[in-house]
Amino acid sequence: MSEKIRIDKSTSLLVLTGAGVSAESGIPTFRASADGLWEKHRIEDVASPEGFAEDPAMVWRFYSERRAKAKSVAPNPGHHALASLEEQLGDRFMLATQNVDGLHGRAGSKRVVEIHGSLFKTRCSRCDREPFADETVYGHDEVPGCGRCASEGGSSLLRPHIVWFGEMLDPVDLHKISRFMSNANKLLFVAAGTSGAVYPAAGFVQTARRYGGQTILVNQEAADNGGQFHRWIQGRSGEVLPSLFDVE
Ligand code: BV8
Repeated sequence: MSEKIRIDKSTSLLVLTGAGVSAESGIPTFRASADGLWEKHRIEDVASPEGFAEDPAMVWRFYSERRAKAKSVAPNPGHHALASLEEQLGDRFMLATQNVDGLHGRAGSKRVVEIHGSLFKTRCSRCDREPFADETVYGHDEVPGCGRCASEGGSSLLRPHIVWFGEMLDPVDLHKISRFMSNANKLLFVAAGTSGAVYPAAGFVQTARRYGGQTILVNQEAADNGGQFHRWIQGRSGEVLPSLFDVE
């Protein structure tokens, strides 16, 4: 085990997690699951507005399957380690996750920004009703419709409250993250379980460095943006995270 990372009283810690953290709970990552394919489709094509427009039932099958899987697993020591770090650091801690499975929240994390949305929220693809909690695992060809639009004589499909490829992330989320970094007296940025392939999340390391932050990657394999980190700790997040930090 490499030496611990000391977090003194002036340090603020921003953590970014990816599928590799949930992999420790048994949820396949984007890269591992049949080299990024699902039902022979590229995930980038399924998780996209175009994919939904073309075959909403297939997209709902993809998300319903992942809802069922996420409900069937439990948070792992990596999730719990981050929840306890938050308890120790309070507002000097922030967790930005690319994961949509809700496992950080189930582990007790509160200061979580789900930058790519949530498997367990649904919204209308057309009207501006608030995204609502929805754990339904829809039937094979079922595509839910918006009741509010129907009550007003319209008809529109419900969609997962997920940021698809080609869609903007919520600017409120991005502002929260950049404000956390700019307000930090001393910034430590740790990315865990992510291939660093998808932007803008893969660019957070550069932003952290611009704020003078120390940047560390905890990952099983080399990441696409791995060269931008000061340090790479190779290993499994469920093993590395619980004993990585020494909080003063
Ligand atoms: C945007 C939710 C711009 C979905 C996700 C062409 C057209 C449009 C956009 C683009 C384009 N070309 C490029 C882009 C930008 C695009 C992008 O970056 N594409 C990539 C492919 C190049 N980005 C976007 O589209 C973003 N939006 O740019 O909007 C815009 C501007 C103006 C107007 C309109 C739009 C939106 C990106 C969000 C997409 N949604 N998720 C869903 O979940 O269904 S992305 C999804 O894949 C994840 O959330 C994550 O972000 C990403 C990668 O996944 P990872 O989490 O990193 O997982 P991965 O499997 O890749 O890696 C796991 C890692 O863990 C591995 O390295 C492995 O070694 C490691 N590991 C495994 N096990 C362990 C482990 N490590 C430790 N321990 C273990 N046990």
